[in-house]
Amino acid sequence: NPSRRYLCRASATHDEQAAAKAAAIDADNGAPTIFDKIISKEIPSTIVYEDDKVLAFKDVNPQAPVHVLVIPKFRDGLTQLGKAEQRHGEILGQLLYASRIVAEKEGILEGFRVVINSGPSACQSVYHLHLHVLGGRQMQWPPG
Ligand code: TR5
Repeated sequence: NPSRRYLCRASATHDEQAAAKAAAIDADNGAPTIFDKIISKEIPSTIVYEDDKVLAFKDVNPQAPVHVLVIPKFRDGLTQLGKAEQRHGEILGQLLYASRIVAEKEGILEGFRVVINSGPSACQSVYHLHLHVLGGRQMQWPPG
């Protein structure tokens, strides 16, 4: 979706952002995503951590020296954090703890950031819940 690229670019104008938001609104349609093929290993990825519930792999377009995605192997309705229900509490905790394991493995325990983009306004582009683990450089605050 090309207009979504405008939405999530820091330089996008207000009009570009509004148009892109409208175009992105039905992106969470429950269809399989690219992450299914990464989980099945049909598409190769650089795996940093894996257990029976969680997979962590390097982001193909890194925004920091360390940029790892942590995902549930079974999406189970978690296309985005905004769709989480009480029953997802256990996997959500496992994902957060796995992000700490990733930070340790990658040598960034001293300082790292965990980001979840939920929905179009937050620039989510893949509708399979994922945590971004970012580090290896000085982060800025607030994020864009
Ligand atoms: O924008 P959100 O928060 O949804 O984050 C999606 C992330 O998935 C982005 O940071 C992308 O760079 C990342 N991504 C997208 C693909 C991909 C990937 N990371 C690793 N491998 C990938 N493959 C093979 N294909 C992608 N389309």
